[in-house]
Amino acid sequence: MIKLYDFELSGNCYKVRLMLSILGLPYETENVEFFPGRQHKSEAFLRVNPLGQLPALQDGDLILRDAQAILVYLASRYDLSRNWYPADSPETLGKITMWLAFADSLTNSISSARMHDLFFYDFDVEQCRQRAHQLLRILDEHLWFEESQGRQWLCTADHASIADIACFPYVMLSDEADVPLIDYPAVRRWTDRIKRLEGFTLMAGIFPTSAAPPERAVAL
Ligand SMILES: N[C@@H](CCC(=O)N[C@@H](CS)C(=O)NCC(=O)O)C(=O)O
Repeated sequence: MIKLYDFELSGNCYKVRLMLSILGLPYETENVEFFPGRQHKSEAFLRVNPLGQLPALQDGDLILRDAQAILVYLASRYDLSRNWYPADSPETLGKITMWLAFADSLTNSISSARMHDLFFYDFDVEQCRQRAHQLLRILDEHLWFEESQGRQWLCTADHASIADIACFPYVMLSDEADVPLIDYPAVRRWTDRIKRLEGFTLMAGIFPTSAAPPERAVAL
């Protein structure tokens, strides 16, 4: 049985829960009380992840840290369709890796601002918010261009990839970091598409989409 070291309010843990749910994989969780318990810095958890960060995942003898690495593993190992991580296309793999790194930049900006506001972390919150807006502008322009070419997702035309899953949580939690999405319409359309994926699951602070799919919006 796959085991996820998890904290409900962590967007990085949610990335992994979302992928597990989409792939329909059974798993168990071990709750690591990030706040206020700081159990991610306990001796017991440092033996699992010496970086003292969530999430971590155990599958048999394998222990992995880093949400992006975990997504690569889960999709490569368990997605028989190969849609989520199309390893046979060097170009797509390059793009996916680029956007996985972008997802970590969202952690270092949006998530840091959110941790400042929610968990009283001592970050330079204005700098984090400024960086978050720079990243969201880049994301919005990219998605707008892709849409204009008939493509729905970050790296692929017709099927979402693990890059979409990796970037989604902190974009969606940006309200809790006081980083509104109002100026990023292509980003908001993309988050609605992700919320309509089969197997999509929620976390506290992320709500289901109320937007109609594009066909219906046109009919109305
Ligand atoms: N690159 C890592 C970053 C993970 C991360 O920053 N996790 C947060 C919780 S969401 C954490 O454990 N922070 C504590 C720390 O960095 O000391 C990933 O994507 O998994």
